[in-house]
Formats: sequence, structure tokens, C-alpha cells
Amino acid sequence: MTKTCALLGAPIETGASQPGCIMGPASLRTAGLARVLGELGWQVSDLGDLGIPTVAPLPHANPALHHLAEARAWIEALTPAAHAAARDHDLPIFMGGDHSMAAGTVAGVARHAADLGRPQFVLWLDAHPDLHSLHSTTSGNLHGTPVAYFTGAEGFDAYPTLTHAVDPENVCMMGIRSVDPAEQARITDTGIEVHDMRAIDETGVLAPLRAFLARVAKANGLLHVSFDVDFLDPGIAPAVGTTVPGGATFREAHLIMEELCDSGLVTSLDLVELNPFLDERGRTASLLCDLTASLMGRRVLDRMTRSFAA
Ligand code: NNH
Ligand code: MN
Ligand code: MN
Ligand code: MN
Repeated sequence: MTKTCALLGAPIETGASQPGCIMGPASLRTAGLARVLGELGWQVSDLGDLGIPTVAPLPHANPALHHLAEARAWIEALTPAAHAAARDHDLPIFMGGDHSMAAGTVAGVARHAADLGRPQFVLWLDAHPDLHSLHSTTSGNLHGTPVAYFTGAEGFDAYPTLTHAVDPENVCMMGIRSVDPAEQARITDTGIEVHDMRAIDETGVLAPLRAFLARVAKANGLLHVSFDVDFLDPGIAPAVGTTVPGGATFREAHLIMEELCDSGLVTSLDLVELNPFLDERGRTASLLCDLTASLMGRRVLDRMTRSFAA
């Protein structure tokens, strides 16, 4: 049976410190995402881009917050849209847009998991854990807050009420290398599984990934992958506003995607923080397309028929 994939654009940039992510969905379309997935045998539906109405500013006790009203409106729009996309397609891809959108996409797919009576898991690929509450962020950039929100942390009265939280035990982070003190405290409190770049250096990506995937499979879970461009090393992925040196290499990233593909467990994907204004001749957008292709079936050799046995 042909598997179905939806592309849904979320051109949000108000959660990041600099503008440009608004062009992310257009850049991924230009790089040929739909065509590449079609060639891999997927039935692809491009659902277009979501939008929000003009909103009045929302005051908040934390004066550092930027564009709180816009973030709230995006979560309100994205949560039901992601819920419906997860219900109607085998693998919806949410094209960002900055990472504040994951507050809505994960809230939506978790609602779908609850409909099915199955647990939602999240693989968070990022330089940052994005674990601030609206009160703990000092930058005020709301792309630093989605994981705290969708795991049901306190301090989100100004965001839409979360109906289905993801258990922090069902979140696995890889690639982390920039953590603020309040985020460090939350990691310690929640016990969220975090594989920072030092751990990746020590073990490689496969061992921790396989252990996590085994947990997902055992629990019959749904798996959402949230891919922040700054997970990658800036040398291969310059199109992001918050580059951090020492990120995942080309092969580490592809190996994760290939292993995710073989697992058959992935049920939704975010591609976020792509800032085409900072790209070099589209190379970051093209790399994201190629990584998505690896996640969705592209392989160098057919591993079922390949054998060197005597
Ligand atoms: N932790 C920082 C902040 O809250 C950086 C967040 N930036 C990101 N997250 N790009 O993925 O401002
Ligand atoms: Mn992020
Ligand atoms: Mn439903
Ligand atoms: Mn990041």
C-alpha cells in the first residue's frame, strides 16, 4: 500500500532572534522536497502554509518576552492542524518556521496518539534543549520554550491550555551543546534523556538511538522527530540564526535518518529553523531534503538483498 505524506508549512519567525525563517517552507519546496519524496514512492499532499490573524500584543510578567501573542496564535492554529494531519496521513512533515512551532505540532500529534490510546515519543535533534518556561527565558525568544510546554511544565498560563502532555520520559535529545542554567535544572528535575555532543563523541549516534527506538517499539509508541537545523555542524548547514560549533556531521545525521527509516517507527517530522536568508546557494535546504529522503526510504544499497556471505 502506498504510504501517504503531508507537507504543511508554518512560516513563523517571531520566535527566533532574527528574521528569515518565514521563508523556510518556500525554500524547502524550491529544493524539491515533494518531488524527492514522490520519487521514493510516497503519495505526497502539499497542504500549503498555515497563517495567523493579526493579533494585539499580550502583556506578561516577564518583560523579556518577544511576540508572545503571535506564538500563542501559532500554537492555536498548529495544534488542530497537526492533529488532523497526523490522523489523515502516515507521515506529516511540518515545514518551519522557527522552533516555537513545535509547541503546536507536538501538542497536535500527541492528541492524535491519545485518540489511538498509544504513547507519544519525541526525538529532539538540536544544539539546544528548548526547555525554558515563559518565566525562565532571559533572551525572550520563544523558540527556546517548546519542550517545556509540550511536556506539561508550569509557567505557560499565557499559552493555550495543553490537552495532552508528552511524558518527559518519552523524550530523547541528541546533539545538545548549548544549555542555559534554568534548562540544566529542568533536565535534572525531569530526567529527560539528553545525549550531548560529548556523549555522541564517546558512543557515536547509533547506540543511544537504538536504545531509544527499542523503548518506542516496546511501548507501541508513536514517534515524532523534531529536526532543528542547528543540530548540524554550521560547516555543512550555515542557514540558521543560532549556529553553535561542534554539531553533527553529514554522516552522523544521515545515519540517524537511515536508522529511523529502518525502524519504521516515525509518524511525524518537524524541519525547523531553516533561515534561507543565511543560506549559501540553497545548500542547507538541499541537505534537509536529502536527510528527509534518507528518513523516508532513500538508500545507497538494498540491504535486504545485499550479502557477502560465502
Ligand atoms: N537557549 C537559548 C534561548 O533560549 C537559545 C535557543 N535557541 C535555539 N533553540 N535556537 O533551538 O534563547
Ligand atoms: Mn530548537
Ligand atoms: Mn483524533
Ligand atoms: Mn537550536
